[in-house]
Amino acid sequence: MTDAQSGATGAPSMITLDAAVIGAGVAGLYQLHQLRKQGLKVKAFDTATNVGGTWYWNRYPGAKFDSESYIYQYLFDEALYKDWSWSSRFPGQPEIERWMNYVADRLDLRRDIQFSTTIASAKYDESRGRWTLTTTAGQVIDTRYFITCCGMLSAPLENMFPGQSSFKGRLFHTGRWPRETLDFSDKRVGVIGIGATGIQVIQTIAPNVGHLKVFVRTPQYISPMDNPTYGPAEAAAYKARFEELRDTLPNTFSGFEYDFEHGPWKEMTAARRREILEDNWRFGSLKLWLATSPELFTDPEVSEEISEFVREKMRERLKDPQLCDMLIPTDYGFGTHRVPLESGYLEVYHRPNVEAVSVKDNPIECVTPDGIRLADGTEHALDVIILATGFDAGSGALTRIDIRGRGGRSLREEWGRDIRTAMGLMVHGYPNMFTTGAPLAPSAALCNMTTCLQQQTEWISRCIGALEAQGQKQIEASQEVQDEWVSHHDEIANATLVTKTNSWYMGSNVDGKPRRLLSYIGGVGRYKQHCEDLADQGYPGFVRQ
Ligand code: NA7
Repeated sequence: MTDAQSGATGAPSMITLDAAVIGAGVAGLYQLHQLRKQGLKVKAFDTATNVGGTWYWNRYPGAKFDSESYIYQYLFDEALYKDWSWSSRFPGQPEIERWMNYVADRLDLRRDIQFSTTIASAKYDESRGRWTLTTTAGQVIDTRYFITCCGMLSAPLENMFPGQSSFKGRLFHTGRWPRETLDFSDKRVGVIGIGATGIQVIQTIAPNVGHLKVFVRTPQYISPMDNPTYGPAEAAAYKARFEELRDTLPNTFSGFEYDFEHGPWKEMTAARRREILEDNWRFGSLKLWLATSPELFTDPEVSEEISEFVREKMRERLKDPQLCDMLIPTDYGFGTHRVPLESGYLEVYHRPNVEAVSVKDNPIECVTPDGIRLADGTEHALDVIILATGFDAGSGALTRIDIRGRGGRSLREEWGRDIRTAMGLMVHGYPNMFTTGAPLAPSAALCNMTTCLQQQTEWISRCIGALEAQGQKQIEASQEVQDEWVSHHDEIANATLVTKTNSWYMGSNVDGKPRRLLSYIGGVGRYKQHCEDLADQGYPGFVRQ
């Protein structure tokens, strides 16, 4: 088959590839780079007009890393790492987007990326052992390998309330923020959502907004961010750690530089435990959550002690008892879903132009032409509504594509019943489809994304390399290998308190989504070892032909 040209758009109406990579974010860029180096004819496709993925779309005010900049990095190329210098420990989206562009240019990736392209469907043809992808513009892509690098948090929940389209002001989902500069200084702005995103938006826009109403449903724990700027000395210091970071990150619990170092928790004195908590609080990162004690995730007493420590810190800063009631969690444990980092967020509620509106017992009923109406009929007049309402995580990016595997089976239908994968890398019934940032792998929920995505894309490249080397055309995760992984995943997940809390981690933020912890919680290092063992042993449990 040859590539046909469509005269109208300039893009070929049919492309024949060895591998199609969906997404040009952190995973997609590296996957493209690797497969191209392996000699495959590969192309990446992205809905966006440029590279960046998450960092292309999430350009809302205050968007920034919650991972330290020097670990949110590609670690496969020392020069690529060392030739980029970050301006601070937790830089903002514009700088991160610039870095992603630097990577794309440096690796000369753009010539194999087709932007402004959305994959509508992907169908597997068993007789040919190939996938046929169709874009929303009608372009057809014929490929042996279909690799999704769509991001874990890329399917925004944007149609949230009846009446949204009637709103006379402007309404934005944070994950679809416009490129234009917006001035809210004389505007009445409403923010719905106080997850990691909502907190970043709220603390950033509060000083520059006419009046801000924050619609608060479930209270949220926080952890303070310490964000020093970096000059040449700091950059040189972290760059000198390149080898150490490269060797350490993939083997820790969460893909960060820190790991659990204390314990058992209950065998330490109360004074020592308090000292550790104070140290980790002061450290100003996700360390308090991801490296204080593994028992935080499993032991209700440890969870309560650490949760109470955080509540105490929050009470000290919030002061007002009404705000404390609205904003400090009491009925779930610290770290049983994502802990947002913040800088002065709680103090925002003391500003005269900021108001917290509880929608816990009086939910948002609809959006009206003039603002937001609550269930009891209260109207909140607004000029701007910001939906910081999150994402259909893990599965959403893939179920929004009509993916059909062997025998026409539909991934959307199957995952509508039960979300199952083999290590989040393959799905039984979908040969030659590889997934990254997908359910049941360690990912955004419990992993520094670059660590996990590098490991996952490297596994995929190695697997494809092995097939090609042996002249094989197809690989599929068997039912058994998938079932074993799901059981292992569930066994570990169900022993934790994470599965007892409602959040996107469990899929409970999307009506009807099957409940299962979306990220693997057995540890990044352990996961990596398991994946490597499978590859070393020739992929037992995977059917190859
Ligand atoms: P999250 O963490 O899913 O947060 C969504 C927020 O939106 C959360 O506070 C929700 O409250 C709130 N929400 C959703 N629907 C409603 C309604 N109907 N009424 C009121 N409030 C609502 O998304 P984020 O974008 O903040 O973060 C996602 C990840 O991106 C984050 O974890 C990082 O990994 C990066 P709820 O808790 O459901 O009561």
